[in-house]
Amino acid sequence: MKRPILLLASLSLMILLAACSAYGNTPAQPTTAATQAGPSGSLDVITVNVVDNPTFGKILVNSQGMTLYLYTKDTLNTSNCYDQCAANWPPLIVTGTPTGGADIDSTKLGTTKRTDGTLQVTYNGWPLYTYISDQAPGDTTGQNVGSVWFVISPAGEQISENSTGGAAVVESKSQSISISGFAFSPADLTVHVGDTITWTNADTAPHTITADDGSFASEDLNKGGTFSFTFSKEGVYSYFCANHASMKGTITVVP
Ligand SMILES: [Cu+2]
Repeated sequence: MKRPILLLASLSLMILLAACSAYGNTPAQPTTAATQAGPSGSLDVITVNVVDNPTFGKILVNSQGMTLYLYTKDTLNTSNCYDQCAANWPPLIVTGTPTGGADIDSTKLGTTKRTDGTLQVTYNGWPLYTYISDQAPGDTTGQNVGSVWFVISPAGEQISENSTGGAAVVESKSQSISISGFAFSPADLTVHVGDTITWTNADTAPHTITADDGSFASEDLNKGGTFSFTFSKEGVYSYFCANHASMKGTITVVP
Protein backbone atom coordinates (compact mmCIF):
# COMPACT_ATOMS: atom_id res chain seq x y z
CA MET A 1 0.00 0.00 0.00
CA LYS A 2 2.62 2.44 1.16
CA ARG A 3 5.31 1.82 -1.46
CA PRO A 4 3.21 2.30 -4.58
CA ILE A 5 1.96 5.58 -3.12
CA LEU A 6 5.49 6.79 -2.50
CA LEU A 7 6.54 5.64 -5.94
CA LEU A 8 3.62 7.40 -7.58
CA ALA A 9 4.33 10.47 -5.50
CA SER A 10 7.90 10.51 -6.70
CA LEU A 11 6.72 10.12 -10.27
CA SER A 12 4.25 12.95 -9.83
CA LEU A 13 6.95 15.17 -8.44
CA MET A 14 9.27 14.28 -11.32
CA ILE A 15 6.56 15.02 -13.84
CA LEU A 16 5.81 18.29 -12.07
CA LEU A 17 9.48 19.26 -12.07
CA ALA A 18 9.83 18.24 -15.70
CA ALA A 19 6.81 20.31 -16.64
CA CYS A 20 8.18 23.32 -14.80
CA SER A 21 11.59 22.86 -16.36
CA ALA A 22 9.97 22.93 -19.75
CA TYR A 23 8.98 26.49 -18.99
CA GLY A 24 12.55 27.30 -18.13
CA ASN A 25 12.30 27.67 -14.39
CA THR A 26 13.08 25.07 -11.84
CA PRO A 27 11.14 25.50 -8.62
CA ALA A 28 12.91 25.27 -5.32
CA GLN A 29 12.66 21.78 -3.92
CA PRO A 30 9.77 21.87 -1.49
CA THR A 31 11.04 21.09 1.97
CA THR A 32 7.67 20.02 3.25
CA ALA A 33 6.48 17.86 0.41
CA ALA A 34 3.99 15.29 1.53
CA THR A 35 1.52 13.17 -0.28
CA GLN A 36 -1.92 11.84 0.27
CA ALA A 37 -4.13 9.49 -1.63
CA GLY A 38 -7.33 11.39 -2.18
CA PRO A 39 -10.78 9.98 -2.78
CA SER A 40 -10.12 9.93 -6.51
CA GLY A 41 -6.85 8.11 -5.97
CA SER A 42 -4.85 11.08 -7.19
CA LEU A 43 -1.85 12.36 -5.31
CA ASP A 44 -1.29 15.92 -4.25
CA VAL A 45 1.05 18.01 -2.21
CA ILE A 46 -0.64 18.28 1.16
CA THR A 47 -1.90 21.50 2.49
CA VAL A 48 -4.70 22.15 4.87
CA ASN A 49 -6.71 25.00 3.45
CA VAL A 50 -9.66 27.16 4.40
CA VAL A 51 -12.70 27.62 2.18
CA ASP A 52 -15.86 29.64 2.64
CA ASN A 53 -18.65 27.09 2.87
CA PRO A 54 -22.15 28.44 2.15
CA THR A 55 -23.61 26.61 5.15
CA PHE A 56 -20.89 26.75 7.75
CA GLY A 57 -18.69 29.70 6.82
CA LYS A 58 -14.93 29.22 6.87
CA ILE A 59 -13.99 25.56 7.29
CA LEU A 60 -10.87 23.42 6.91
CA VAL A 61 -10.39 21.33 3.76
CA ASN A 62 -7.61 19.14 2.42
CA SER A 63 -5.46 19.86 -0.62
CA GLN A 64 -8.25 18.69 -2.89
CA GLY A 65 -10.84 20.88 -1.26
CA MET A 66 -12.49 17.96 0.52
CA THR A 67 -14.03 18.83 3.87
CA LEU A 68 -12.06 17.91 6.98
CA TYR A 69 -13.71 16.82 10.20
CA LEU A 70 -12.86 16.40 13.87
CA TYR A 71 -14.07 13.54 16.00
CA THR A 72 -15.21 14.55 19.48
CA LYS A 73 -14.25 11.12 20.84
CA ASP A 74 -10.62 11.86 20.04
CA THR A 75 -8.46 13.28 22.77
CA LEU A 76 -5.82 15.98 22.40
CA ASN A 77 -3.39 14.89 19.65
CA THR A 78 -4.62 11.29 19.84
CA SER A 79 -6.91 9.50 17.43
CA ASN A 80 -9.46 7.03 18.74
CA CYS A 81 -10.67 6.22 15.23
CA TYR A 82 -9.43 2.87 13.94
CA ASP A 83 -10.70 -0.12 11.99
CA GLN A 84 -14.23 0.45 10.64
CA CYS A 85 -14.17 4.01 11.92
CA ALA A 86 -11.02 4.80 9.95
CA ALA A 87 -12.48 3.07 6.89
CA ASN A 88 -15.41 5.48 6.96
CA TRP A 89 -13.38 8.47 8.09
CA PRO A 90 -9.98 8.26 6.36
CA PRO A 91 -7.35 9.99 8.50
CA LEU A 92 -5.49 12.80 6.75
CA ILE A 93 -2.03 11.25 6.45
CA VAL A 94 1.27 12.95 5.66
CA THR A 95 4.73 11.62 5.07
CA GLY A 96 6.42 14.83 6.14
CA THR A 97 5.54 18.09 7.81
CA PRO A 98 2.04 19.30 6.97
CA THR A 99 1.70 22.70 5.36
CA GLY A 100 -1.13 25.20 5.70
CA GLY A 101 -2.63 27.50 3.10
CA ALA A 102 -3.74 31.08 3.63
CA ASP A 103 -5.96 31.54 6.69
CA ILE A 104 -4.39 28.51 8.35
CA ASP A 105 -2.61 29.18 11.62
CA SER A 106 0.51 27.10 11.02
CA THR A 107 1.25 27.03 14.75
CA LYS A 108 -1.90 24.90 15.15
CA LEU A 109 -0.75 22.35 12.55
CA GLY A 110 0.86 19.17 13.79
CA THR A 111 0.89 15.42 13.46
CA THR A 112 0.07 12.44 15.62
CA LYS A 113 1.46 8.96 15.11
CA ARG A 114 -1.17 6.31 14.50
CA THR A 115 -0.81 2.75 15.74
CA ASP A 116 0.30 1.65 12.26
CA GLY A 117 3.11 4.21 12.39
CA THR A 118 1.61 6.66 9.87
CA LEU A 119 1.41 10.36 10.68
CA GLN A 120 -2.02 11.93 10.88
CA VAL A 121 -2.35 15.68 10.52
CA THR A 122 -3.71 17.55 13.56
CA TYR A 123 -5.03 21.08 13.90
CA ASN A 124 -5.36 22.72 17.29
CA GLY A 125 -4.81 19.23 18.70
CA TRP A 126 -7.65 17.63 16.71
CA PRO A 127 -6.70 14.75 14.41
CA LEU A 128 -8.19 15.46 10.96
CA TYR A 129 -10.31 13.18 8.77
CA THR A 130 -12.21 13.20 5.52
CA TYR A 131 -15.53 11.38 5.16
CA ILE A 132 -16.09 8.55 2.73
CA SER A 133 -19.55 9.79 1.71
CA ASP A 134 -18.31 13.21 0.62
CA GLN A 135 -18.04 13.06 -3.18
CA ALA A 136 -16.90 16.53 -4.16
CA PRO A 137 -15.39 19.69 -2.71
CA GLY A 138 -18.05 21.54 -0.73
CA ASP A 139 -19.80 18.36 0.41
CA THR A 140 -20.30 18.25 4.18
CA THR A 141 -22.34 15.06 4.52
CA GLY A 142 -20.31 14.08 7.58
CA GLN A 143 -21.46 17.06 9.60
CA ASN A 144 -22.95 16.04 12.96
CA VAL A 145 -22.92 12.34 12.10
CA GLY A 146 -23.56 10.55 15.38
CA SER A 147 -23.34 13.96 17.08
CA VAL A 148 -19.55 13.36 17.17
CA TRP A 149 -18.23 14.50 13.76
CA PHE A 150 -17.96 18.19 12.96
CA VAL A 151 -16.48 20.57 10.44
CA ILE A 152 -13.72 22.79 11.81
CA SER A 153 -13.19 26.54 11.90
CA PRO A 154 -9.82 28.18 11.13
CA ALA A 155 -9.55 28.68 14.90
CA GLY A 156 -9.56 24.90 15.27
CA GLU A 157 -12.97 24.66 16.91
CA GLN A 158 -15.86 22.43 15.98
CA ILE A 159 -18.69 24.14 14.10
CA SER A 160 -22.30 23.15 14.71
CA GLU A 161 -25.49 24.41 13.20
CA ASN A 162 -27.47 26.54 15.59
CA SER A 163 -31.12 25.95 16.47
CA THR A 164 -32.40 28.36 13.84
CA GLY A 165 -30.69 26.37 11.11
CA GLY A 166 -28.04 28.99 10.51
CA ALA A 167 -24.35 28.50 10.97
CA ALA A 168 -22.70 29.25 14.25
CA VAL A 169 -19.38 28.53 15.82
CA VAL A 170 -20.07 26.59 18.97
CA GLU A 171 -17.38 26.62 21.58
CA SER A 172 -16.18 23.10 22.13
CA LYS A 173 -16.84 23.61 25.81
CA SER A 174 -20.62 23.85 25.64
CA GLN A 175 -23.19 21.35 24.43
CA SER A 176 -26.97 21.32 24.39
CA ILE A 177 -29.61 18.73 25.08
CA SER A 178 -33.25 19.45 24.41
CA ILE A 179 -36.09 17.88 26.31
CA SER A 180 -39.11 17.36 24.14
CA GLY A 181 -41.82 14.76 23.72
CA PHE A 182 -40.87 13.30 27.10
CA ALA A 183 -37.36 12.43 25.89
CA PHE A 184 -33.84 13.80 26.13
CA SER A 185 -32.34 14.58 22.74
CA PRO A 186 -29.71 13.40 22.22
CA ALA A 187 -30.21 10.78 24.92
CA ASP A 188 -26.55 9.77 24.78
CA LEU A 189 -23.89 12.42 24.52
CA THR A 190 -20.11 12.32 24.82
CA VAL A 191 -18.28 15.41 26.04
CA HIS A 192 -14.84 16.32 27.30
CA VAL A 193 -13.83 17.07 30.86
CA GLY A 194 -14.57 20.74 31.52
CA ASP A 195 -17.48 20.88 29.06
CA THR A 196 -20.79 22.33 30.14
CA ILE A 197 -24.08 20.81 29.08
CA THR A 198 -27.26 22.86 29.06
CA TRP A 199 -30.63 21.13 29.02
CA THR A 200 -33.66 23.07 27.78
CA ASN A 201 -37.21 21.90 28.33
CA ALA A 202 -39.44 22.34 25.29
CA ASP A 203 -42.37 20.42 26.81
CA THR A 204 -45.24 21.92 28.72
CA ALA A 205 -44.83 19.19 31.32
CA PRO A 206 -42.22 19.91 33.98
CA HIS A 207 -39.14 17.69 33.87
CA THR A 208 -35.99 17.30 35.92
CA ILE A 209 -32.43 16.28 35.13
CA THR A 210 -31.41 13.98 37.95
CA ALA A 211 -28.19 11.98 38.02
CA ASP A 212 -28.49 8.37 39.19
CA ASP A 213 -25.48 8.87 41.45
CA GLY A 214 -26.52 12.31 42.66
CA SER A 215 -23.73 14.13 40.79
CA PHE A 216 -26.25 16.69 39.60
CA ALA A 217 -29.96 17.38 40.00
CA SER A 218 -32.17 20.14 38.69
CA GLU A 219 -35.38 21.52 40.10
CA ASP A 220 -38.54 21.06 38.03
CA LEU A 221 -37.96 22.78 34.71
CA ASN A 222 -41.04 24.37 33.24
CA LYS A 223 -41.39 25.04 29.52
CA GLY A 224 -38.37 27.04 28.36
CA GLY A 225 -36.51 26.34 31.57
CA THR A 226 -32.82 25.44 31.43
CA PHE A 227 -30.34 23.59 33.61
CA SER A 228 -26.57 23.59 33.13
CA PHE A 229 -23.88 21.39 34.60
CA THR A 230 -20.12 21.42 34.06
CA PHE A 231 -18.47 18.00 34.04
CA SER A 232 -15.13 18.11 35.81
CA LYS A 233 -14.49 14.37 36.05
CA GLU A 234 -14.46 11.67 33.40
CA GLY A 235 -16.96 8.89 33.71
CA VAL A 236 -20.36 7.71 32.57
CA TYR A 237 -23.26 9.61 34.10
CA SER A 238 -26.73 8.13 33.80
CA TYR A 239 -29.62 10.40 34.59
CA PHE A 240 -33.40 10.47 34.48
CA CYS A 241 -36.41 12.67 35.02
CA ALA A 242 -37.70 12.45 38.55
CA ASN A 243 -41.24 13.06 37.30
CA HIS A 244 -41.18 10.51 34.49
CA ALA A 245 -39.07 7.47 35.26
CA SER A 246 -39.06 6.34 31.62
CA MET A 247 -37.04 9.41 30.60
CA LYS A 248 -33.38 8.44 30.70
CA GLY A 249 -30.12 9.72 29.31
CA THR A 250 -26.39 9.11 29.54
CA ILE A 251 -23.48 11.52 29.50
CA THR A 252 -20.05 10.06 28.79
CA VAL A 253 -17.22 12.34 29.86
CA VAL A 254 -13.84 11.64 28.27
CA PRO A 255 -10.51 13.40 28.96
CU1 LIG B 1 -40.13 14.43 32.90
